[in-house]
Amino acid sequence: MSAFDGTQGFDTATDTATDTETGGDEGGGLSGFVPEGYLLVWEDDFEGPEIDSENWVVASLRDPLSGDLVPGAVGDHLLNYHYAGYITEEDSFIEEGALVLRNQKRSYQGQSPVGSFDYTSGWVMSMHRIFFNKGYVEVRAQFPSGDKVWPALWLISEELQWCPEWDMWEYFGFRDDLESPYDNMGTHLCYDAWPDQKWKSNFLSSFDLLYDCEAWHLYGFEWTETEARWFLDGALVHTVSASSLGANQDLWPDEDMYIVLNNGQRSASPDENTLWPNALKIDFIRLYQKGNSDSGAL
Ligand SMILES: [Ca+2]
Repeated sequence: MSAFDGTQGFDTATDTATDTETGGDEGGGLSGFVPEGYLLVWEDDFEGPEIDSENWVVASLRDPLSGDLVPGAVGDHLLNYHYAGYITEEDSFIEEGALVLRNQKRSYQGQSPVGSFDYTSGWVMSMHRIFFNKGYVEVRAQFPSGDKVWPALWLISEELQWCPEWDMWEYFGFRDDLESPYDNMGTHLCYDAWPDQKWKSNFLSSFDLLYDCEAWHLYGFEWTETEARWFLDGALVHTVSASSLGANQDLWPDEDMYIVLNNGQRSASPDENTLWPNALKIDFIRLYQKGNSDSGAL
């Protein structure tokens, strides 16, 4: 699978912004929401029985074909020690038409990195498989809740440089820098390159109380040349403009980026009120791009 540049004549191009296909069998948000002018270019509905390896590297931060590792990773199964959970295949699977990325509390001996872990987690990423430069991503998902959890839907660069990073939806069950009830959903941009990375952060506070993490929601993220917009069940909840970067406006992401979907546990967070196991469940993920008939690359 290669980059989507709008010139490849996808046979799904008749799907339009009026697409109302339902993707699941429970909860709200059954109807797709897509901003005007976008065409479906790729989707994974996770109908199984296995996770599609054409789309995803499963339970590893290393692409087995190229050998490339996510920048900054401390091993094939741990991004860094802010995460408490060792990533395993048995925590990354399909069940009842949804991708399940599970968190477990259990003793586990890791090999990469070597060490003893108290938790394990699920992870998939589309490195070198599905990548794109701008578009609209819609994910129908259930998030876990509880202090310890740290699940996210995010984008990082195909050029294996960090940053940029789009945190399309990043949930923290507990942040000790917040007022009770401590949890929030983050919708962030990280730009410029490590170690000079800079953040345009935004937090939807008390997210579980207001929206119920475990309910099905449509998590939408639009990335254009001038703005990024976050849509929750079709309602605009956050916007970041390229102009808001000021003198750094030229650092607005303009490159191919791939998708990471992961559950996780935050090392620094308590786990007393966290249910085990818990899961980030994804009914579908869909990528749309502008139906640009003449200029090709988006
Ligand atoms: Ca599905």
